[in-house]
Amino acid sequence: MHALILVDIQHDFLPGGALAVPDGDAVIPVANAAMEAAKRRGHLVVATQDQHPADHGSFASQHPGRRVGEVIELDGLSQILWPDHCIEGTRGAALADTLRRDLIGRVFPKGGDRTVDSYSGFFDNGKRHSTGLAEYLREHGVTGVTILGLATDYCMKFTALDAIDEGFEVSLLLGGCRGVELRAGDVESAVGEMRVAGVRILADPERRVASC
Ligand code: VGL
Ligand code: ZN
Repeated sequence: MHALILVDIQHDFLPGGALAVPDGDAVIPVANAAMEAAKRRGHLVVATQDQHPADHGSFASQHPGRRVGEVIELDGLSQILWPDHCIEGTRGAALADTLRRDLIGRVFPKGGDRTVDSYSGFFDNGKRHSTGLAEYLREHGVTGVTILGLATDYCMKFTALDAIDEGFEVSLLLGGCRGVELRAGDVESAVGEMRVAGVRILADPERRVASC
């Protein structure tokens, strides 16, 4: 069995959102087409959803004197500070309106523990708790996954690397992902890291890696 995993296609990561990923809305038509193809082939479709309490420890607003982009230590782990985003119950946390949400079989929320961030769709950054995604995939006999979504250099990357660690065959649909690119080159090195880890990169010929 094969599964398509849509990573964090939520309003706050789209242009105009609290943590907007440049050109992030370009992934939506790719995601919709990939879901339709997956359904035709009888594949599973699942999504991850970044969902934080309003006082989440990854928010710069929770650390007086600190600014977005600074790195702190949060409960023993190195943590980049982000703007407030994907607060549970807000529109920013909702999956994009134009996404064919009717085709998604199950949504896995992550980031609910204020003491630890959760980039991967499988585990929090400290690998303390599972979201249940790996167990769900195994229960359904999934051996291979295709991943797309936001953001290439954070949640996409950690989801893909954990999927490899969990023993799945992993493909990344490059045309269906975009990155934050806090520093120039972050997306390209994330793609390189995934490739080295064994992720098959399905390059859309119309898009260069650097623009993904
Ligand atoms: C993400 C930063 C903070 C992501 C989520 O979805 O890539 N990045 N929270
Ligand atoms: Zn987040």
